[in-house]
Amino acid sequence: MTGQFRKIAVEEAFSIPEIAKELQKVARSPSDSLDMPLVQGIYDGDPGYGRLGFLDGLLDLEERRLPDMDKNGVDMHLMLLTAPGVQMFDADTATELATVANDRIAELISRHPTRFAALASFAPQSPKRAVREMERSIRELKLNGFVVNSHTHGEYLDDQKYWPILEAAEALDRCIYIHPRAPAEGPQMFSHYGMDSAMWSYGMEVGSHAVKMMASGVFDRFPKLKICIGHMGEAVHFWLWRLSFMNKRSQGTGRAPKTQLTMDEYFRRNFVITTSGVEDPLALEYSIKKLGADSVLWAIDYPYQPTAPAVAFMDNAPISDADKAKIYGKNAERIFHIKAA
Ligand code: 1WB
Ligand code: MN
Repeated sequence: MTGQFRKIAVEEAFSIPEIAKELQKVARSPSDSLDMPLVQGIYDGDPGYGRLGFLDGLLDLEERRLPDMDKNGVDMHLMLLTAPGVQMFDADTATELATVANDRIAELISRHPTRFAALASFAPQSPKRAVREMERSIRELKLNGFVVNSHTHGEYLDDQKYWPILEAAEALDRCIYIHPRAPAEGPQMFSHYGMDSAMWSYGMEVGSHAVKMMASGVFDRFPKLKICIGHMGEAVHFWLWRLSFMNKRSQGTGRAPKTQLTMDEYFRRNFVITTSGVEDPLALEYSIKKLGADSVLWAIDYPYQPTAPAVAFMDNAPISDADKAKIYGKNAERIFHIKAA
């Protein structure tokens, strides 16, 4: 540990050359997916994203990353396969590449066990094989949880075909991090002024994913399932009062299934949030007051966001040292089963 608080950043992105190559093929195929500007930009050299040089930062696991962590006093990156992960591929390609990514990241952890932990990828396209990979990645590779880059071919985790995945995560006692990609629907609305990007559509996508899961009643079936969402909870907890009110109305008119708990209660019981990419002290204060300091985790969103301001944001946050210790690292140890330092 390098400072007063152990700093575990929990939404730190990587890729591997095999997946970058496959995404370059996606970039060169005709598609009306709203992910195309990003995929073309990062994986096929479009100046929009390519200029920012994200690919180098994503593929680099140690050479630039470790010095960046050291310089800023960051103890650990919880690594996750960057969006869209394997979720734009066919089922066989996706299943194979998730396995390769998990093996690769487990190997990195074995070389730097105090500096890295990781969320396992799997291919929702093939739920049965996904469950096997989930079990392997926790039991054999000792990874720390799971990442799903939101929708898969326009389908969301409330869909019954994905229930085996939710069941496995609950049984393995590992959190699923729902990370953004561009929305499957509503592309017209989002196709202007870069609104398809992390600026706006990503939060809408994951926020809607979370609301869809809560309204579907899926947490009655999997009451111990934990979901993590980034970018200061994608603002979902700002809406809890209205979500609960309106969902009750929808239940009354038969537009939504009856559920055991309110939306507010599901969010508090089944979700944790991270600060990734939102360095706003007021939003942090609201999150702690609304959800409690046990439900907020710190993240940088490397390499998409710079490390130094993310550290300065937390260092300067007007909160107690006890809360800071939780948000900087202790909650990550608990939620992602990371050994205490
Ligand atoms: C950006 C941010 C791009 C994220 C991403 O591509 C992801 C961006 C997958 O800042 O342009 C992210 O994870 O927040
Ligand atoms: Mn991210």
